[in-house]
Order: sequence, then structure tokens, then C-alpha cells
Amino acid sequence: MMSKTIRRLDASSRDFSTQLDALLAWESVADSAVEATVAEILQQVRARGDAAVIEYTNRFDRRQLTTAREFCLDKSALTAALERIPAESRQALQSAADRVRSYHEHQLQASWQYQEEDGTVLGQQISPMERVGIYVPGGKASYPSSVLMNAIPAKVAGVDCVSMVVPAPDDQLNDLVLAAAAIAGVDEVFTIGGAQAVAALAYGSESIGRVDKIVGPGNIFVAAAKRAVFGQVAIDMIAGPSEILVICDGKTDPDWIAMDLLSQAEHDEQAQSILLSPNAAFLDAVAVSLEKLLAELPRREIAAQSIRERGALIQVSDIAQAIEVSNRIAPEHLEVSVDAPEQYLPQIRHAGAIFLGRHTAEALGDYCAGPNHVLPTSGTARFSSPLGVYDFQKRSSIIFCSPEGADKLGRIASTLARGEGLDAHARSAEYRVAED
Ligand code: HSO
Ligand code: ZN
Repeated sequence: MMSKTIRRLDASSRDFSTQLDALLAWESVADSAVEATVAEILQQVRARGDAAVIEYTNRFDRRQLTTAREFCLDKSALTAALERIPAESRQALQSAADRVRSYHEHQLQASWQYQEEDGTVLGQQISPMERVGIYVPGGKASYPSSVLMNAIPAKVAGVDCVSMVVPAPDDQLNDLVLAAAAIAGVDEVFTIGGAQAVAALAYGSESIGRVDKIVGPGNIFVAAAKRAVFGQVAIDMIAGPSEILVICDGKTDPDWIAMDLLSQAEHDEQAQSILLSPNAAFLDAVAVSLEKLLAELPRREIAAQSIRERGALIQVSDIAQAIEVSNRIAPEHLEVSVDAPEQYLPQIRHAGAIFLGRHTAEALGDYCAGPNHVLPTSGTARFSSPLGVYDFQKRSSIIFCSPEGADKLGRIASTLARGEGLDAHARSAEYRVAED
């Protein structure tokens, strides 16, 4: 059967490569007008601090702030929100946070040292960053789960101060976001957003401490601001739209698979949902399920556009070919809905997160399985990893020479330094070389 809901491709067709390229093509908006506006905001906040932050916040978020103190949220507001939300939400947030925390504790890296025969010690010391800023959007993508996913790894890493910025348009804040911040152990909250918030975090102001790294998703102004302050501070990756790729042998309930595809499609019109199966009748069944289930979704307009414009059902010859295609796509989320899925793990090279088996819905990973939901998108899983504790830790090298080590290394260094024409280097090393 033919369905207009979603496109059908065949991996064995001659022009499949071209079709795949067209499917994956995605225009990230790089707008020079946006960049110019952001540059002006950054410069104003850098020069005038809080006063500029207040002006932009009043203008863009329709607020009437007169002092900086009004955008510094008291920590009691976080605990108050935690008490205000329904008990069921509080418990769910708490369980999710506990699971995310224990998963991320496994990522803690240890410092190490070793000693050479002459007594010289070499090593690597791990230290947390001191201050991290988390951007939380205010509008349609204000996700409490993302507060947990960004803040918990930072706290597990040992970051001293996690500062959250969240805009409060018309003075409105989301209680679940504040409650998640309380549970995650966020240290301070500023109710500001946009490029002005990124600037305040990057440069500091009278009331906002400059941070070392800024993480978290945002609109194009926030993304442009993060790009512009990179270098002054570290930033996380700039996330593209959500993606899910499902590999299924045809033996999972088509409704389950269709809903998994829709779960990412409902995020964004540009989200991408792809199903690969060797079973043509199953692809037909999922197309029917998609149509039926779409009609029931409150966010059906967004999801339908995503499925229609960026979705695909792809016929493959077998699971091995499905994995080959998946590796070319390098999806953010990969579901392997087959028998004994673990046997395929060694062949899977490029995917942000891998969900094994028929019972593992990708949505569980978005909220509470434990691994991070901030994942590489748009094929960047070829070279990037999920957000983790390691993103908030740095490494320092350690060198401790014994007199014998200084003698041995001094001779090598001296020769190399003279070769580079750097006399002070050579002599500095030679001072510590024993007289022959
Ligand atoms: N799937 C999103 C994360 C998320 N889902 C948050 C629900 N809430 C990342 O691609
Ligand atoms: Zn999601």
C-alpha cells in the first residue's frame, strides 16, 4: 500500500545513496541579521553589565525590572516549587534524578600516576571546572528533564557552582523546571534568557559570576551567542533537531514502533524519524499505524510535518544492511528492535545512544533510564559523545623528575632545544644535568 504520510525508500535501489543524502540534508539557520543583533547584545552586556541585562530582559521578555536583584531568584523559590508540584511529579523527578546520578557516577575518571625506573613520576590529575552555566529555554522547549540531564553530570563531576539561567517571559516561570533545579542541586538561578543571558554568563556582571562553560539548548539567538562567546568560555555542542532511527525485524508490534517514531517527531517539525526493516509487510503496517496514531496526538501538526518532510521507511535486505545504513546516518538515537539485539553491538559504530530490544522505548532514555539525553545530532555521532561527567572535568599533566630523571631528560631536551634555536630552554635543562 502507498501512504502519503511518510516516504518509502529501498536500500537496494540504484539511486539510494542520492536519496539518502537528500533525506539527511538539513539547513541549520545561519542568519547574518541574527548574528549582528547578537554581537550588539554581547557588546552591550560586556560594557554595561547588569544595566544592559535589565534593559534587554524588559524588552524581550516583557518585564519591568528595575534592579538586578529582581532577576536573581532566591533558592527558597526552588524548594517552594518542589513543594507545590503534585507528589507524583515530585517522585518521578526524584527517581529520574537518582537514576541519572548513579549512571553518571560510573563516568567519573580517576587521576593516575606511574613511576619510572629512575624515580621520575608522571601522571594525570583530573579536576572539575569551577563554574558552569546552564541555559534553560523558557518557551515550548522548556524541559525539566533537560535541567536534570545538564546539571547532574556537572555536580557529579564536582563543579563548585552551577548557575542556571531561565527566561521568565511576562514573569512566568515553570514550576517543574524550578523543582528539577532544586533536585539536581543547581546552586543559583537567574531569570534571564536569550543572548543577554549567555553574555552575562560568559563575561560576568555585577551580580552574575563569569562561568567557565555554558551548556544547554536554546533558540537561534542563544545558539549564535554561544558560538560567539566560544573561546572566552567553553560551550557544549550546538544541538540540531531530535532524531530516531529504528531497526526492526518486523516482529515488534507496529503500533509500538510507530509511536517510537512519533515520540521524536513531536519535538520539532525538523525532527527526523527513520525505520529500517527487511520486512515489507511490516513497513506497510507501520505506515498504517503512523496515520492512525498521528490523529490521536495533541502535537499532531508538528509530528505530521516532521514525518512527512523528514521521515522515511526504508526496506533493507537484512539486519546487517540495516546496520550499515544506520552507521552512515550516525543517528542521535538508535533502537534495535530484534531478537538477541546485543549480538549486533560490535557492528554499531556511530550512534549517540543505542536502545536494545523490543521493550526499550527511546522515550525511557529521554527521562529516566540513567544515560544522558543530550546527544550528538545531525551525524555528529561520528565524532562526538553524549554529554557526560567528562565534559565538566579537565586533565592536568603531572611531571616530577628525580635527579637522575632530570639528568637523562635534560640531555635530550638540550639537544632538541638547540636544534630549535632556543638557548634559554637548553640552558634551563642543562643546569640540572649532572657534570660528566
Ligand atoms: N529527545 C530529546 C530529549 C527530550 N525528550 C526531552 C523529551 N524531553 C533529545 O533528543
Ligand atoms: Zn525526546
